[in-house]
Amino acid sequence: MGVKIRAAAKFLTSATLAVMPRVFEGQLSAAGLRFAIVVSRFNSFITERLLAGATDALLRHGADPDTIDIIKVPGSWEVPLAAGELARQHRHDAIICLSAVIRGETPHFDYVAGEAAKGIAQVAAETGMPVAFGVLTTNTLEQAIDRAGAKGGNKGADAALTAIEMANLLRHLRQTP
Ligand code: INI
Repeated sequence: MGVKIRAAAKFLTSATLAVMPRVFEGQLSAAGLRFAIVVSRFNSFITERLLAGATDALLRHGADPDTIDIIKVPGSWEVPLAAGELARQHRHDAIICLSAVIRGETPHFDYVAGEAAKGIAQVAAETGMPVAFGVLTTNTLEQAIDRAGAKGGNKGADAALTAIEMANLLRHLRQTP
């Protein structure tokens, strides 16, 4: 009985090895990649910090500064339009969208935040371009500060890392038969 179990286990191990799935995962090297960062001027106290975090993350992961374009727009509402135009031009490997919608400041928070999120998702889905969502949607200015380089980290840097990973992943998937 013990022998039978050992034999079965041995068979299972070799069968498992024989059908190992292929795993695709994007690397975190930004070398050789081109990025566009779309950043809003609205709430610039926050968005300039998101921009600094994103740029720093790209450079620390090997991006060439000459291959990073920064596109400034008035507010979150305008981010999808600029991102869509860039995505259709295909001059970049990934787009990073940065802005901040703070509920305390506006009764139309839900419209601005909702449309920005929907529009950015649509750009990625319709063009096949990796588009990272670095849009803060918070109830208070303090929460935004926390996520723009204070105790909540820097969501601009997080978005940049996502952009690097997804650009590499898509390049890999497109080159693999
Ligand atoms: N834009 C933002 O990026 N964040 C906000 O919190 C915000 N508020 O509070 O209204 C905001 N409004 C401007 C909007 O994005 C457009 O620029 C504006 O409506 C002109 O189209």
